[in-house]
Amino acid sequence: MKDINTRIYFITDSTDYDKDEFLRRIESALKGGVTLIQLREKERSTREYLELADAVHEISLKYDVPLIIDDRLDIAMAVNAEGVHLGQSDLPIKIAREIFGPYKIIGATAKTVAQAEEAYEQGADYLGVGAIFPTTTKVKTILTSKETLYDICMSVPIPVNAIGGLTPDNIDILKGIPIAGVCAVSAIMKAEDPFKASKLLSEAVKEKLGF
Ligand code: TZP
Ligand code: MG
Repeated sequence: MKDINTRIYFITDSTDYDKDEFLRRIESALKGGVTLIQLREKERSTREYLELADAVHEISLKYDVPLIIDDRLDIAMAVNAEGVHLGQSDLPIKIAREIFGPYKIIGATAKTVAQAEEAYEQGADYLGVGAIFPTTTKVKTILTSKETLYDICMSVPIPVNAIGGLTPDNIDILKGIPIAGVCAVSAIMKAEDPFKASKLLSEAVKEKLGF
């Protein structure tokens, strides 16, 4: 199993920001202590996604935080990112693993125990499970219960992260579930100060979830 720290997993969304402000926010979140970062772009052309990925990677490398590219293995490889995140309608994990090699990080989305087990068997290194709460982030998803999240954690030996509407104020709901970390888009991206927001989330995980 790879040594990946998914504790505070920041997933970006550039929608509301120009490039400079977006990158400034990312750097601020990295300074605040996020342990893993995902570039998630749904609307951009391949060229734009590539250029943004390059710019984000230059920053994440300075903080020694692995960069995961959402959906697109080609872009992850083109910028030599540390990993890729694949959903149920993206490239199958098994094929991505064959192309990306054994050392890179591959994350998968799972909403059921069956999907979790399949992703693990095909070579996924971590799982994202949710949405736990309704979210305002643009996403096609349904809610996942705490019970399902718990069952998924118990079904695979790789890190499992909770995602969806999570904030420092509501993560108590995850208490007692053996997750490895929390994923957040809005709680950090849309915060007035992403540095403070990352710190607050990290403190809340420590205080409320005990890790
Ligand atoms: N997958 C399930 S919920 C979600 C994704 C990508 C979005 C989470 O965003 P937020 O703003 O942290 O609710
Ligand atoms: Mg996807």
